[in-house]
Amino acid sequence: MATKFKLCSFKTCPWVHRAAIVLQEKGIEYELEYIDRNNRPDWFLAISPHSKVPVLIVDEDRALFESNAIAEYLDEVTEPHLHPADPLDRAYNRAWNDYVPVCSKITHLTDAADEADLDKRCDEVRVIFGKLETALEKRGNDGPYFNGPDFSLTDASYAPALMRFTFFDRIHPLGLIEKYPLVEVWRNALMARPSVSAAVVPDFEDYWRDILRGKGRWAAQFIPTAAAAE
Ligand SMILES: N[C@@H](CCC(=O)N[C@@H](CS)C(=O)NCC(=O)O)C(=O)O
Repeated sequence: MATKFKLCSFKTCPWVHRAAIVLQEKGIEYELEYIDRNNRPDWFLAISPHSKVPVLIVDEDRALFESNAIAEYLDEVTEPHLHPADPLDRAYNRAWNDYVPVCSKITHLTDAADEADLDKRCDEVRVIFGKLETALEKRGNDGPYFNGPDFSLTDASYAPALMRFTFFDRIHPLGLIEKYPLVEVWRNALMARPSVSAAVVPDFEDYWRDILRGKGRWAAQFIPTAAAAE
């Protein structure tokens, strides 16, 4: 019997997004269970050691947490394998996957308190993009993905943050990613990848904007009103 997968999720979570991209890339059927962030059910708290999403429930029995562990597990048990076949390449990709948590600095641009705070946060993003640009320069091919023409777990790992950066850049152009041409091309390829958009709710950009507006963040002022958008 086929393995059953259920992914416990918040709608905007970039770490859930990472796991869902892997499920989508592999064409695995899965159920999504949205957890109420403000009222997490007991059954969820019992299986999520840090009370966080994502949690992947396998065959209604075992629960896996941490997006990287979930991605690695899915890649081991299902094809096509997204990690490179060569052990050294695979370890190199894992090393870059270990850097992904720093991407919270990208997704949290939305938390900027004011323009000065945003500038400071953008400096941190420049450091990240600079490192990624150097990694892409060393790739030795034209991409467009992290390793080249083949989509990998490393692409699934960075796509969520690069998508959210793009959403922010669309409401308040930062002139930042343009300074890192290889990162920009990579970002564009990830944004165009069907698995990346299929792994979030429909009209996700609108949803992302609604959340930003709802939280009353400073950056919400840049969201165009319906009239301005026409
Ligand atoms: N390192 C974890 C991070 C997961 C994480 O931080 N998830 C957030 C949602 S995006 C969460 O559940 N936070 C719990 C909270 O807000 O209390 C992973 O990669 O899965």
